[in-house]
Amino acid sequence: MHVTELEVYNVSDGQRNNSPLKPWRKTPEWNEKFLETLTEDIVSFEPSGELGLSNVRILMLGPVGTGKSSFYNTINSVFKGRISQRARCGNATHSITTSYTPYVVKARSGASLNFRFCDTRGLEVTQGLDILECNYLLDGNIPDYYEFNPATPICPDNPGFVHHPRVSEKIHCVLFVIDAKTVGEIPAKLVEKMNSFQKIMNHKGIPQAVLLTKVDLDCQDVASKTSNVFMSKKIESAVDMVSGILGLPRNNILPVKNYENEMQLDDNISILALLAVRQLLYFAEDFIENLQDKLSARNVSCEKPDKRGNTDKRSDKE
Ligand SMILES: Nc1nc2c(ncn2[C@@H]2O[C@H](COP(=O)(O)OP(=O)(O)OP(=O)(O)O)[C@@H](O)[C@H]2O)c(=O)[nH]1
Ligand SMILES: [Mg+2]
Repeated sequence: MHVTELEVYNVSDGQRNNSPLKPWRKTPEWNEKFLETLTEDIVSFEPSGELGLSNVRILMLGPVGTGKSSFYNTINSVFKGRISQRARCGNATHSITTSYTPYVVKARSGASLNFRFCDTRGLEVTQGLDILECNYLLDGNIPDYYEFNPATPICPDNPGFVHHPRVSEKIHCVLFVIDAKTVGEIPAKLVEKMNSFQKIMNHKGIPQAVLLTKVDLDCQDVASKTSNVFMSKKIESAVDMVSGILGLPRNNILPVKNYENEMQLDDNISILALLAVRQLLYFAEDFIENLQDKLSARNVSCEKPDKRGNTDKRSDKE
């Protein structure tokens, strides 16, 4: 027998290739109805309770160029029904965003939604936001539209410094914005900086989440179809990695693909972005409930008569 070509095949036991992939995070089926539900949940969001808050503030923090401003543009686009680019974005060595801007999103009806996405200057190792300035931001001491000075942090003598912020001017949820493709490449000093910020957030009980952006650049399957995001092993491992770096539970890590190249809306991109927003509103809501309980407990103890029968009713309006 003359053999001109020989092929050897190996049969191995294992998973069938055509078995359906299991998502690593479950969501309802992605369709128009789901998009509508998410939209309605977000439009109807109202910060509950006696604090009388009209809206919650979500602070976006993260390294330069990770997609903070683009995320606001993405959400605004979804509610506007067209691609919108109110926040300036792009690539540069230093942050393109230079001021503290609380952005409003409006519903189709024209009414402002009850949350503000607060955009900030990108974090850098050697300059920009430091721990003191971060503390001022969280406490609402930094005025809206304040132009950050990368060399010198704001101080209480600064004109416009808010000495007595109202609860509505404080931060109710922090969103670290991290690029999925470069999670493992964040300089150690920058991780240290974020971890030090987290210490004061934890101390104040402020919830933190991570927006994992640019998932399209990290995974080809997601680039071709955004709804593959929760099937993608690459995105799952980026979620695991960032959860380890910032010490946050995995369900606080919210992957998104921002609108950047698109000229029209895409339901799948919008669904992923709204899923993140709804979760952030839930976190902010939880924080407000905790705050309310804390304040009413303090009120109760303040109203307890002392040994002489006097009561001390301090006002908790901050
Ligand atoms: N492919 C892709 N590009 C993105 C995504 N999000 C943002 N970009 C691009 O990344 C670049 C930086 O985005 P920005 O929104 O300006 O980032 P930023 O965090 O606000 O940056 P600074 O304000 O400079 O700190 C822009 O060119 C965006 O178009 C995304 O999800 N996918
Ligand atoms: Mg920006």
